[in-house]
Amino acid sequence: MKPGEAILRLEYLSASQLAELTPAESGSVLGGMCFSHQAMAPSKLGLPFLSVDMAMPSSEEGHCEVWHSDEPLTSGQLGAIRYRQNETLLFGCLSLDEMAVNASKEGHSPLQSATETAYQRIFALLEAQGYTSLFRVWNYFSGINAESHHIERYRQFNIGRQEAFLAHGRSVIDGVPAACALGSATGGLNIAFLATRAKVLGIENPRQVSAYHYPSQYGPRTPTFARAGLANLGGRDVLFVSGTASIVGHQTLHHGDVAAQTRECLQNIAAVVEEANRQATQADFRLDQFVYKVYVRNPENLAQVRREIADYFDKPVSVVFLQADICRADLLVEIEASGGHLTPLDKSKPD
Ligand code: 3EB
Repeated sequence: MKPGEAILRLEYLSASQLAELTPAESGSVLGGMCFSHQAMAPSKLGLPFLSVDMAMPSSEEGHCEVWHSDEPLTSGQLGAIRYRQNETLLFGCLSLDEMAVNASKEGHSPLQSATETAYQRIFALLEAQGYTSLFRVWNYFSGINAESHHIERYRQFNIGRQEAFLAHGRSVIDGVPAACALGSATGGLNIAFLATRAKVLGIENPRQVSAYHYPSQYGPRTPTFARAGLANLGGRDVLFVSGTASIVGHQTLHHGDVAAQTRECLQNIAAVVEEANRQATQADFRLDQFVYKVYVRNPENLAQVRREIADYFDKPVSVVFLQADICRADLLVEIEASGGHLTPLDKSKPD
């Protein structure tokens, strides 16, 4: 690898910057996600980009989260899944119209069926291509807190997700991916994922009950994700911290207080990163070198959330803000993070 290159590298672009990438610049693109409100899907032919309808809480154009890998890449498609892969990594994405997925089994909501179908297809692809570990999954669908079929849609999603893990003989505890699940403004089920042939270590948060052990008051099936995932990619330890909310134990803290919820999220992230540093062989992850994505339920809370984050760090960090519904009605903010891969912050300094 040359300086500035890596097995995994992240940049944020606007939709127009993404559209203007030269072939040389886009050659290393694995894929990514474009967040914008009721805008067109980016037409980067052959590249797996997930288009997610989310408003910006301020007057920004939108954000494309672009993942690169500086090892030769090839593209593929399997049914609805578009993907790019190399020796180490596979990034894929799919969008399913939940109404078009046949809810064949009695009592299954369309979203539950679509979720089960989506994850089954992802596992079939990974098994066929020999990617042993699902490292990180991003889940987006509309109306996450809405109720239908007598149950909240996030809970329908959790049933479908867990069913797919079980159908593929996978543990719903060991080896589960880091993840997030957020409400988009419109749209069906949108999923992006990063898988690897490297070994992935799931990290849990000592301050939180593991999501896969949540009590049944949060739904009939537990959420199938780890608090963080750690893998060594080409000699670098990379950490994905799942969507992290103001939850301690299994309970939501600070109802109605967005500033306190933001501080609790940051404390939770600090705790899981500390745990990752304990378990990692080489890594010494530093919170101020991470890249953050912040989902704010109410746009009018943006200034407060921004202030809490700025106050937490003693220097500027890389943060993107999006407006999204969070998977519990009482949660006002959720923060995800990643580190160890190259980031926009590294651009100026030598590798
Ligand atoms: C939580 O801790 C908050 O269902 O994939 C965070 C990260 C949350 C991932 C998921 C949900 C998910 O329970 C919600």
